[in-house]
Amino acid sequence: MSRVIHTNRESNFELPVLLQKTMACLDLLGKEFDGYRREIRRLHERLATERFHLAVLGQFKRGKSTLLNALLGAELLPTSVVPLTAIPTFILWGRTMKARVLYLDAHPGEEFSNSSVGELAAFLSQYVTESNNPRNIKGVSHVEVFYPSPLLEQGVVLIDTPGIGSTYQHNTEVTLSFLSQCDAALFLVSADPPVTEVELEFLKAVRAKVTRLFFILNKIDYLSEGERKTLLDFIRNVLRERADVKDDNPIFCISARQGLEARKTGNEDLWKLSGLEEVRSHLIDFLARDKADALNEAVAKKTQDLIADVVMTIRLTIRSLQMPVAELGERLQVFEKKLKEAERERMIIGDLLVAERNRMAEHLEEQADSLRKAAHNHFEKVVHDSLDNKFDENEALEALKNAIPGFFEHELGNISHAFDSRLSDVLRSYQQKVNDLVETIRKTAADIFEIPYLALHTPGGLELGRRPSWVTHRWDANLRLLPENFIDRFLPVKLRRKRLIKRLSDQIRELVTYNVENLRWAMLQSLDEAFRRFRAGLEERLRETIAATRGAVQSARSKRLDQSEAVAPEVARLEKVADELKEIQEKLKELKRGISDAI
Ligand SMILES: Nc1nc2c(ncn2[C@@H]2O[C@H](COP(=O)(O)OP(=O)(O)OP(=O)(O)O)[C@@H](O)[C@H]2O)c(=O)[nH]1
Ligand SMILES: [Mg+2]
Repeated sequence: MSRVIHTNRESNFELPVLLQKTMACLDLLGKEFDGYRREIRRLHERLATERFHLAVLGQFKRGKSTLLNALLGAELLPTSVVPLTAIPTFILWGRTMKARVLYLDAHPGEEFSNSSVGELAAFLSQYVTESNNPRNIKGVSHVEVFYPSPLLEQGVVLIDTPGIGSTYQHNTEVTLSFLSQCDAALFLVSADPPVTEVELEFLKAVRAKVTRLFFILNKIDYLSEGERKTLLDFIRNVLRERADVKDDNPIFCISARQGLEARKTGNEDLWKLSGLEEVRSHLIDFLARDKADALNEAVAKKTQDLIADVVMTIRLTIRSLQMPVAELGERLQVFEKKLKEAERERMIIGDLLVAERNRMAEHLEEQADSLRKAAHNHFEKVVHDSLDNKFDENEALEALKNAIPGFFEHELGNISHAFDSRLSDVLRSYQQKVNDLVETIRKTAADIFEIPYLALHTPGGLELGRRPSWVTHRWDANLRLLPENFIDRFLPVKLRRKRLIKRLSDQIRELVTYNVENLRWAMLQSLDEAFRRFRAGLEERLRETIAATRGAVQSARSKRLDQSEAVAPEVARLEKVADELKEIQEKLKELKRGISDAI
């Protein structure tokens, strides 16, 4: 284990240096290498900013917020005996304590800094709790807390989430729609009661989205040694039989309350007894390192590809410098012809993409239409059920208001999930077409100018955003029911009921139309954005490939024509840069081997 840590730490340290060296080599080359310079800068930035999202998930009141407070060693997050956390709270590393509230709409965020833990906690509680922000009337999307804990230094972001399964259905929906942002999660259970049906259902949803999941049994301070063992056996059985969780998946036993107490009083023994030391050292360190390794490996691979590409372009330049001018001109003409073919191919891909986008938009219209119908039927049934129970207009209205967010959020989850995966499938197939086209251009250049062709392993990814923008949509549950007509009050109950249903039904229609239209619009925006980004990425990649290959030949040709520079020293200089790059390439390979061995 210690060797593993050593190797990783070294590679984490070396990779940025190798990127810098690659950049220094690129700086010695001409304008046609601009695209590669941009790409290296991007990779460097990704290394520096990538974050690891570790969420704490579980049923309401399992002690999620208390656990995070204990890990941070400060009572930052509000905790209570009643369902409380209502808004996802991201805790990130910061030199000083600070909080930022981000809203669902374009409303600018709010910041709070220069405070004590108590003041910061009071500020947070205004936004993240069900009691101070019921049903999220403040329209908060999430809250970020910056805190100087060593735990967060490696880029881990801890996330407190609303508990599922309470009477606040909207809290469950918020957490469900948030899952796709988690890289890993701590799943909390406790003894009171041990694993409910709702929890198991939730666990299934979590496992579909979060691959790295760690179980934690909290509140062990309530239990004797014997009880804890019985409970652990029970939980293990349930997890195995009902959720297909393998037995080698550890369950950490902790008392978050004792852990917090230990941190507040500086009691080391109590900290160890609370089980939190194990969670901290094994889990969080391990996860952060694991993520850093995956990222390092991806960046190292991309850099190797980029270097292979650059070396090929340098060879192209050298070859062009050495070739007789007339022959070079002829070959360039052949190449230009081939580039025209590639350009035609690019336009065909562009047209096909427009058609795909239109098909997706049509599909969206169909989805919106069926959602409209389903919503209408569902809410009419809610009204009927409520009035069957008791003929009370206010109660029917209340039942309707309560049903709106839950229904829409659930349906929305289904629609957006299906839509998202369909979109990814479509774009992925186009990604392949773009990759093929880029390779054709490179291969053609290699053939025409007779230089070795190097295939790329990881053709540039046009990455899709992880989260579609519509998942944080807000629902309008504002019912503006017209008052009962004066005459209605004198009508027989049956007729009054009928007229009330008619009025409610009109209201439902209006509300459903409004909400579905909002959703349709948000999804359409998202769809257009995804296609726009994809197309821009496609064009940029092709442009850069063409600019590099054509640029290399052209700049060599013009140097030959004006004969301002002697060819031999220029060739020698380029050879030297290529050799340096190949050396970096070797180091990257070793680094990658180190990372793979460690994993
Ligand atoms: N005895 C005991 N109580 C605990 C422990 N951890 C948390 N609690 C208590 O359990 C209650 C709920 O804790 P929270 O941290 O608010 O629970 P939560 O999971 O964040 O709840 P929601 O945000 O509503 O989902 C509080 O009264 C805590 O003091 C523990 O280890 N032992
Ligand atoms: Mg909480």
